[in-house]
Amino acid sequence: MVKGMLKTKITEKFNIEYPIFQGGMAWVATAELAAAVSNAGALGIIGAGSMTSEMLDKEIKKAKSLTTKPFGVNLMLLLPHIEELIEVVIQNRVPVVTTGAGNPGPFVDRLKAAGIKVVPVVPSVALAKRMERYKVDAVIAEGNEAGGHIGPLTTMVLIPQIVREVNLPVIAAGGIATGEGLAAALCLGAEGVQMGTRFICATECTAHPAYKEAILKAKDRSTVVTGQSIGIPVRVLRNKLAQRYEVWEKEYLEGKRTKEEIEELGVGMLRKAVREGEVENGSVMAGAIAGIVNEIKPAREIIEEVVSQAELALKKALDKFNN
Ligand code: TUI
Repeated sequence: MVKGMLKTKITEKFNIEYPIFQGGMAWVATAELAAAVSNAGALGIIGAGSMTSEMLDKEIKKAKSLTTKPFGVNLMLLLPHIEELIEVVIQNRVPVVTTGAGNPGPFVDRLKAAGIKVVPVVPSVALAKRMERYKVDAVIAEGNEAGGHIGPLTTMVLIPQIVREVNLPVIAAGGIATGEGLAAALCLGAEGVQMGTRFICATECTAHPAYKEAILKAKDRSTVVTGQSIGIPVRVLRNKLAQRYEVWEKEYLEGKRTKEEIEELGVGMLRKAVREGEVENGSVMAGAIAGIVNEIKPAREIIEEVVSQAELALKKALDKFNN
């Protein structure tokens, strides 16, 4: 289909057909999903946030058996065994590593020396500038419309400021699930986008059907941010667990509960939701754009739809000037 269109610094640098990354969502982004996305011409990413180093090693080998295209691994930097995970991606010569929830500075040289492209998620201009000094390959500027652990700024204000102040290709993330969103991100100066929530509803995504169903049912106001009061903001679908956060956080602010109690509310809850389908009492992380995701279809169809929608959206926007 739309081959030849939408070439950017991102398609060029990462040897992909379309400027789309799939978010490396912990527990959700397995080798099956990553390989399906890569086979369809975007960049599939394995989420290592839920994995031991042995599990990650297996998952990378599985992805290699399912695709010959480039793919990535997302490393959640808060994990205690992050050093071991770094070793695994280096030994397996994974083409791309994205990082989240911290500063990957200490690991960049080692990853780059192994020929791995490094793309950190940055929630601010300051961190993006620091990453520029480490000579990373691009940054993912993620606004607080994203699902899961988020920074304070929206995608709309974060992207143009990072684009202006940093001389690196910018991938926009947070609140993007359609071609219109991709077109808007390109207009803000991004060279590509990362989508998470939309790919949870890919046929090849192995998340529990109840998790997918919860996203399909979501409306515009279905997501809320938990953990704000303790400095760990996490965007999730509103459910019983989110309600409990709301009550307990109020009590925490009144001095009636400890920070540790709030922290413990979330422990193991993402796994419960994604793998067991516990969508009322588990943590159903999803982006604020969940309301627009209303069908399950193969990754290839998602990607082709987003790309052709983006092309049309850009043409329509130009038409507004020409008549
Ligand atoms: O990492 C994410 N999203 C995530 S991680 C995750 S697992 C988790 N679950 C519960 C609590 C915490 C984590 C679920 N969703 N997105 C990328 C992201 N990175 N968002 C925010 C950041 C970030 C924050 C601070 C990146 C760098 C950073 O740097 C601080 C510093 O060291 O300067």
